Amino acid sequence: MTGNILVIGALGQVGSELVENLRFKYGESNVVAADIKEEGTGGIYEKLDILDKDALRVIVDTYAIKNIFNLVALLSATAEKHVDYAWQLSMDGHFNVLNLAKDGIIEKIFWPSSIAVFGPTTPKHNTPQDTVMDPNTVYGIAKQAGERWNEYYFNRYGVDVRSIRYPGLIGWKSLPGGGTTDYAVDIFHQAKKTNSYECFLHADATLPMMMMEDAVRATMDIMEAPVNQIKVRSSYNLAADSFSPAQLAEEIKSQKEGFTISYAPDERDAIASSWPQSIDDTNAREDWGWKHTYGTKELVTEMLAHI
Ligand code: VAH
Repeated sequence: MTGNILVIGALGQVGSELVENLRFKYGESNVVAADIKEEGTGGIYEKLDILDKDALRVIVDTYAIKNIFNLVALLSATAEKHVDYAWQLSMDGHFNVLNLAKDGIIEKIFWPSSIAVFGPTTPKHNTPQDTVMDPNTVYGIAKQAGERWNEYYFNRYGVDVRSIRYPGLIGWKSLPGGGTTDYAVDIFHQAKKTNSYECFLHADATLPMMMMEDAVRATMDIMEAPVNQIKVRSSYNLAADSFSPAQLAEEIKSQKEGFTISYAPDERDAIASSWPQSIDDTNAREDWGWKHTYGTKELVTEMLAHI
């Protein structure tokens, strides 16, 4: 990437790790973090509501921004409680950034999609890049619409927007908020505190998951890839390992003696059941060299070592 970088949603689960890595690679002074909160966590920070396009433009002009990572969204479980705002935040926020590129003010955009774009009739195993997509959550519907606009803005206006369908993301440096896959982070915090965990999904709720380090590396790699390698302009499937709560618990038990799990499924269990169990990410591996480095065992070792 050439030119300065703006990360919007910089205080979130992905944003906080992404900013740290971007600043390490591109220099502290070339990466601006922005979020809705008054205060950041170090480095150049701007309070920004992505729905305020004038305020966004002031930041872009002030810091000569050429690349925007737009990570702003209400995650799946929270979005169900704030339907209108979740849709507005995702879609109007996306348009505010897309139109900066359409107008030639910025050069490149990263916008995250999710496995939430898939729905109950999507093939559950080794879900293809192109397949049936009938999301039944606000979050998934917004991500599906956003993917369609990615492709439209690329084809119609030549906007270089790049996207990845994140699986459930697991990291120790930041906390998730309001997601269905958050159990896979919460479990480690509870394992440390009480050596036990009550899971809000059922035991066999298998989902595609990924270590945050892999997800952040993929996010930076897709933005660095030569433009002719980006052949999917909606959003790329991306995967590492898939596991169920029971399988994750077994791996934790094998590394932390005496750990126990119990199950009390709540409304998030139905969301998890609507998503795929495993993902075919051949396109990302072939087009821009994606490969994961953390399997389930390595993920558990890393999380137990740091939390
Ligand atoms: C969520 N962590 O649970 C997010 C993610 C695939 C799940 O999009 O909503």
